[in-house]
Formats: sequence, structure tokens, C-alpha cells
Amino acid sequence: MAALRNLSMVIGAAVAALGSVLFIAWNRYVPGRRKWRRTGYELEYRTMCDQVNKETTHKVEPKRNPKRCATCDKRIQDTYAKKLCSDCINKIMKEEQPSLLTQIYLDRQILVLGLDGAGKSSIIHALSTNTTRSRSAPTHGFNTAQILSQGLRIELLEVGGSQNLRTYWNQYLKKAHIMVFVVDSTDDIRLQLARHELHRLLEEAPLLPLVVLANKQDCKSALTTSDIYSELSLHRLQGVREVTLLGTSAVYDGYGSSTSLQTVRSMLEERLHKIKESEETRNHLQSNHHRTSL
Ligand SMILES: Nc1nc2c(ncn2[C@@H]2O[C@H](COP(=O)(O)OP(=O)(O)OP(=O)(O)O)[C@@H](O)[C@H]2O)c(=O)[nH]1
Ligand SMILES: [Mg+2]
Repeated sequence: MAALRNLSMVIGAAVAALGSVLFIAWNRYVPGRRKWRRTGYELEYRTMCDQVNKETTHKVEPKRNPKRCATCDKRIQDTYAKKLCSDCINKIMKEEQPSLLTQIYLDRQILVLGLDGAGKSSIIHALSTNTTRSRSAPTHGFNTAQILSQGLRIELLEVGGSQNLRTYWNQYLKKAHIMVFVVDSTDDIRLQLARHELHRLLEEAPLLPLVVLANKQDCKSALTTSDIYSELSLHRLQGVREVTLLGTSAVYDGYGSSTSLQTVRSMLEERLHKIKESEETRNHLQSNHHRTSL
């Protein structure tokens, strides 16, 4: 009896040992089974499928970050720039824009410059649409609008006034027929800087007609046009070039004593027609001279 009990205990132990060996072998060698791994003090497990999934997800292309430059894929730091980073904007301004301008070259061009926040975009909007708007975003690069006037196509071209864009201003002088320089009449702290930038441009383009707009005349703190005349040292240009200085408001058109933007537009159109006429007369005289000398 005792021998029988011993035999059944031995058989039971052998079956248990065999079961354990089979369980371990099953987990180890059959794919898709859970695999045990010891990490630190905790036991963690994962299936072979988990591993396969992990490996394949590594190969999937990472999602494109929407705040990356469309051209060079660099991260965009500037929150205003939606598509291009500042380096690519600078590159376009430096290399591509002049050729772009020759492609879309219009009959006459008015170059609108001035420090950032002076009101260039607001004025261009008002001149080209005959409507004013109360808000405007800073120009990162350039901004254009077109006016048609008695057979003349006029392009209004603004190059942004922030410090990094001011270095490109002079590249645009050659194509311009008139320069409109916009000043924020309330920004007395930066008038000295505006004067410096204006005279730097005038030195490079001694023949370019100049129109200065003392903008934001609707503001109580605005300096008068005679203050702006002396702050910008416009007397230095007397007898050297034709200068027109007008007070404007781009948000309340024709406010108080300021000149209405409709009048500014008519004056600019008239000037450009005169320039065109004198160019035509000169060309006519030149071709006559050429014919008689043949
Ligand atoms: N009160 C008043 N605000 C103005 C006038 N003109 C423009 N502004 C405001 O001044 C701010 C700057 O105007 P913009 O037209 O963007 O100036 P900008 O010269 O184009 O500036 P950049 O593009 O950064 O070079 C905006 O909030 C305009 O609404 C004006 O005549 N009167
Ligand atoms: Mg602007």
C-alpha cells in the first residue's frame, strides 16, 4: 500500500515537471505567444506581435510639422510667418524678386517705403480700394496693389519697414517712378531714424520724385506737417528735387485738416501721366534725331 502511494507521488511529480517544461518551451519557441522579460524588479511581458508592430511603426514617415518652412523645412520661429522662414523670405527678396518684378513689370511703379507701423499697407489699401480699414498686419516681405488710370497701369509696391527688410529698400529704387515715404506722425521717438533712412535712399536715387505722407493725423498726439517738415530736414532738398509733403489718415479718410486719400491718389496719377508724357516726348525727339542723322 505504502509502495503504491510512493509510486503515485513520483508519477505526480514527474507529470508536474513535464508540464512545466512543456509550458516554458511553448512560450519560448512558438511565435505570437507572450514572452516574459525581467526588467528591474518588475516582470513585464509583450507578445511577438507587439514587437513586430513596434518595428513597423518605426518605418512609418513621421507626421509633417505644420510650423515648418515650405521651402527648406526649417522650424518657423516667427509666429506671423505662415509658410516661409525668415531666411527664405530674405532669399526671395534678394534673388528672386527683382526677376519677378521684370516679369510682371507694369507701366508705372510707385514705391511705398517707411518705417514699420507707419501705415504703408493701410495707405496702399485705401488708395487701391477707396475704402479704409482699422487694422493691418505687418508686412513680412512685400505687398502690391494695382491701379488703372486712363490707360496707365500703376503698381503700388510696399517693401516692409522692419529692420531686416530695410536693407533691401534700395534694390527697388531703380524701377520706381515715384517714391512715397510714409511717416508715423505720432512716433516722435523714431523720427530721427526715419530721417536717416529717407536721406540714405535719396542719396541713391537723386532724380526720383518724392512724396512724403505725414500719416496718422487723426491721432491727438500727431505732429503737424510743418513739424514733420523740419524733423525730416526736408529744407535740405529745396532746389534739389521736387518734394510734396501731405498730412494723411489711412483709417479716417480726410480727417480734420489732412488731405483725403482720394486727392493723394489723383495727385499721384497726374504726376505719373506727366512723367509718361515727358518720356514719350523725349523718345520722339530721340528717334527724330536718329532718323535725320542717318
Ligand atoms: N490711427 C491711425 N492708425 C493707423 C493709420 N494708418 C495705419 N494705422 C495703424 O497702424 C498700424 C500699422 O499700419 P500698417 O499699415 O500695417 O503699417 P506698415 O507701414 O505697413 O508697417 P509694416 O508693414 O510693418 O512695415 C495698424 O494697426 C494700422 O491700423 C492712421 O492713419 N491712423
Ligand atoms: Mg505693411
